[in-house]
Amino acid sequence: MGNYGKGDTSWFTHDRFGMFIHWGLYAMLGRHEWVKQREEITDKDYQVYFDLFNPDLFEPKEWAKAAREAGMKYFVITTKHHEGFCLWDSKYTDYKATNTPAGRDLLREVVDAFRAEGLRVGFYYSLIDWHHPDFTWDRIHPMRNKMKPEEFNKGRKLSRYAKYMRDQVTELLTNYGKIDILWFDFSYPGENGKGHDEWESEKLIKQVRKLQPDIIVDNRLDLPGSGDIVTPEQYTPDKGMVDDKGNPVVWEGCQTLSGSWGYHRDEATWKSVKMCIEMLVNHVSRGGNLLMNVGPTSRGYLDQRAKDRLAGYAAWMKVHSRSIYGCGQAPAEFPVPADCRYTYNATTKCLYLHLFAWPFKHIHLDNLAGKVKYAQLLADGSEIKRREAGTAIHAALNSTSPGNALTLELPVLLPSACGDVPV
Ligand code: H79
Repeated sequence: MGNYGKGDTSWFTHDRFGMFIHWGLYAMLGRHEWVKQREEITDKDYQVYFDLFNPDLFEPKEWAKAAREAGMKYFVITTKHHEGFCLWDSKYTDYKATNTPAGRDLLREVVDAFRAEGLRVGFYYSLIDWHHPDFTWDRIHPMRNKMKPEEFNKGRKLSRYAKYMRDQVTELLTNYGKIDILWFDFSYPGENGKGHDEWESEKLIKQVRKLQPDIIVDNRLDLPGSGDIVTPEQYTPDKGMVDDKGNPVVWEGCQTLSGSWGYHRDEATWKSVKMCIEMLVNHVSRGGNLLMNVGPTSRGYLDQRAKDRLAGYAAWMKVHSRSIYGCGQAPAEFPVPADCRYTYNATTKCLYLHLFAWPFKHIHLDNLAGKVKYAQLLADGSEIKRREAGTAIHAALNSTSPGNALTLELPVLLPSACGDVPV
């Protein structure tokens, strides 16, 4: 395993919650960001979206405000997705926002808006590029069934594309100030695939670390040792993630609100606010981060369905955020009851119990007898009465969940806590 340096993940494992943004020409088709590949659309037929891309209602300040209010502390935006379209004014391509009716560097406005709201900045950069003239045929290419490799690859030279990536990444890591995360996507090595040899991953990661030594890089370059974070996609691990030797790793699950990453008009699989909140708790309770995605419309605003979910996060986080920030897995000595999750702040020594199903009247918490100094419902700060029963405590709850809190919790303070209330 090569030594390619390491980014700074200390803020990352504290902050826990970020916003993924998928925005590109595919928002105009409104039926998944892989539409060019899925429907095998030629460059010629895809051109109309470039010619007409006009986000006249582009409101990055609103995106940033919604993210901050939802409790998100960082964001990661697709500077370029697999379709190859660049949101910034890259000097290495004409296939960029500047040359569409938008007529300007949209990335810069997004970065400025999110920084103004106090969020850290992450760039997603697609390794795959279905538009670049040197990107060769492979098994997932839009033209995989329409053209023979020999025919498609005529005049193409992948090493020139690898250089293009290094040049573009250099632009991104030079012209936009401090960048906190770089999210490459993705490798599919093997027959008719692409991996570290094709991307020239080693050169790429060295360039990245040279330009921004603290930057967090994901693990998708097909180069062991090059990544800072493990990135399960639309999959929630059911326990903390570990490496080959069983040591915990820093991980971040990325998830969608509706199934698609890019704006999808007709998708009917939107998660409820309750599911979204439980997803966040699930990630943190297993020691991970959640990068929750939004896909703005082609006109540049977040549609109501996305806004509703973000507002749901905002309402919940307003009173529950201290059970998320600075928290991770609880010590194994505390078995968690059914339909519940624990998160734990090792600094304040506060244990947070998240109730996914309201258990009525009492809940029994094993192995906490003699260890709980105080307990309260975090939603409203009201005391939870409790009594000891053997090694367990029995905590008294109301027969229904109070207020409109969707996931309720009670912080349980261990004797060694620094204060009577969690901070
Ligand atoms: O940007 C979002 C997605 O568009 C992108 N990553 C997130 C963050 C992504 N989508 N799918 N994948 C990454 C994994 C690829 C899965 C598959 Fe396939 C592509 C399944 C079928 C086609 C690769 C090629 C695996 C089998 C064939």
